[in-house]
Amino acid sequence: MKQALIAVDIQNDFCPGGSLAVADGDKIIAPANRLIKLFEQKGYPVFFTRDWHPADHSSFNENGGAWPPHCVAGTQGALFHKDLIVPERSFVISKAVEKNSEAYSGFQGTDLSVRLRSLGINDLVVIGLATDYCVKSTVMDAIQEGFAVTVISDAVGAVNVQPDDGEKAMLEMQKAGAKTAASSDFVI
Ligand code: VGL
Ligand code: ZN
Repeated sequence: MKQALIAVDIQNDFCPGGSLAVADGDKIIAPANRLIKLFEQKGYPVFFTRDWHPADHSSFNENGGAWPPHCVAGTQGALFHKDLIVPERSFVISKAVEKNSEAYSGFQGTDLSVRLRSLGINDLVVIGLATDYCVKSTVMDAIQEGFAVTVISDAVGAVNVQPDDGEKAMLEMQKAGAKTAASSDFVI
């Protein structure tokens, strides 16, 4: 099995103080960084997805969408959290970059799958924000695409529009075939 780490949308707007904040979203940064360093040391690829919307994106409330404006390309809110380690040789995948394209999944409308396959990757470790939207969609697509997937339970965080959305999302991912692990138990 050849592994890659996928860090989903660890951006300011999904962290406390951001426009679509996940409660305690920044608490995942320490375990995320531990895994990022581990993969980096092993020479295993690390991918960072980011929500990278135009200012008039269709998902924003003012355009009839479900969300407050967030992750507008090039703004502070769209930047990765300042404490997140983004190694020089990692890959950054921008998604939902056009007004009328929504993409919760890092695979949707991107070359993520092609890049992973060209590196011979068949096993993904997934961390990031938000458990109930972009993490879940990314994991579901990954399984659909034939990748083995492990979700790191203490390195993901949920928006929780309903209080148990995060827990439900974890169960859905497990039902679909994802494994879960704690970052402290994770060894490669
Ligand atoms: C996300 C809502 C809207 C996410 C992105 O990254 O989970 N959630 N856009
Ligand atoms: Zn978005």
